[in-house]
Amino acid sequence: MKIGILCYPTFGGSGIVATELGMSLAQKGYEVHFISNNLPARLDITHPNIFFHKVNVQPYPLFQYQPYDIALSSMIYNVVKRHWLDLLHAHYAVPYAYAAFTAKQMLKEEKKDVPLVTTLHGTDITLVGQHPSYKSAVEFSINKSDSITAVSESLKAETLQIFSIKKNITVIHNFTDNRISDFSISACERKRFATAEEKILIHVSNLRPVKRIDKVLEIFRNVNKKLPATLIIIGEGPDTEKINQFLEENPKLINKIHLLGKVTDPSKILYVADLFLLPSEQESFGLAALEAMAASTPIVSSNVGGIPEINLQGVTGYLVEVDNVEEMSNYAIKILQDEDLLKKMKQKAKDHALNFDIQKIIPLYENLYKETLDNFYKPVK
Ligand code: GMT
Repeated sequence: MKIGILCYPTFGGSGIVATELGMSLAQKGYEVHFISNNLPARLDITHPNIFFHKVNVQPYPLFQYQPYDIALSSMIYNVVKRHWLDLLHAHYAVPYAYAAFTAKQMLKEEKKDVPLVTTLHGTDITLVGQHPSYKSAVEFSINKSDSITAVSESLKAETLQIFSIKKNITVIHNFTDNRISDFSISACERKRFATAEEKILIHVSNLRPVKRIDKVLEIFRNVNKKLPATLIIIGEGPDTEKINQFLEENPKLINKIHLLGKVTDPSKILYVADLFLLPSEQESFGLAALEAMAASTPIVSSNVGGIPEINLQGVTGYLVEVDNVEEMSNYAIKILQDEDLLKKMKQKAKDHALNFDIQKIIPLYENLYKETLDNFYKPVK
């Protein structure tokens, strides 16, 4: 089967899910064509079954805004035609499912068509999708998809509540490759980030406001008052400046906070951490937390969106109301001060991550592709 994957190329969860899915399918013998504005961050382009088609947006003085959607739909149309793709899989309703629909209309003019699977990842529903500028287009793109998936039960419920959706939504959770985390055990030494007495806290995100990096820093400051600790921050984004501001105001913590920026494979670093902090205001799933759990790191998080589907209260970590920094700090201190509890939670986090193993989740996508193709070519009675 030849599959076209349309995704953001960034370090964000949707790009990672799309990339890991495509690479896994390629290993199973599928021909996978990625279409995006840049090479996806984790994509192994050396694999013989993987192809990349870069969307080029040609600037023109008349365009106040560069028309990515137009260039994208042209590229999807060309790739389907040139490579005889069997199916398109859009990660995000806008712009990917939206542009795929336009490409399909262009193909229909030539008596060709391909089925479209759309995966909803979160902010296309919870943030962008609700804005009056985008809502109608998001709803339209979802309804015009042949199959729809959401990355958590919570996101499915929210989608059905916000939009008028006429089709079934299949929940297929995010996944992780647990083998990779095992290989990383000795890859990165704790002493690079902490002394023998210090505990290591970690946060991984694109540092958008919704991730609440200010709360991560406050929790860390509270923890540091009770026990020696360091904090690793992986990722870059609009709120990076808040970290610098915090460091200005808290000079004693400068040497205790490690800012690593973008890291292609964070599993090596996650493995040395003792606790992952995810105080997000919204989170449809929380792939970064799952990757931490696969590396035996328990979680203190908010209780929003799909997070309760992976972080189990009192088992793999603790969940608290958004912005309740005091309670999050207390739970972090509780876990880090009690070696037995920490050890137990590390094991439980790792065990629970196995429920979201790549080997379990990829077949769900394969089945959905098969079902979608069967329905697409079913003769109309
Ligand atoms: O977390 C982000 O801000 C990145 C975002 C994305 O667009 O890639 O991640 C979303 O999709 C991930 C993969 O399905 C989910 O694990 C994240 O929870 C989701 N982010 C939000 O809902 C904020």
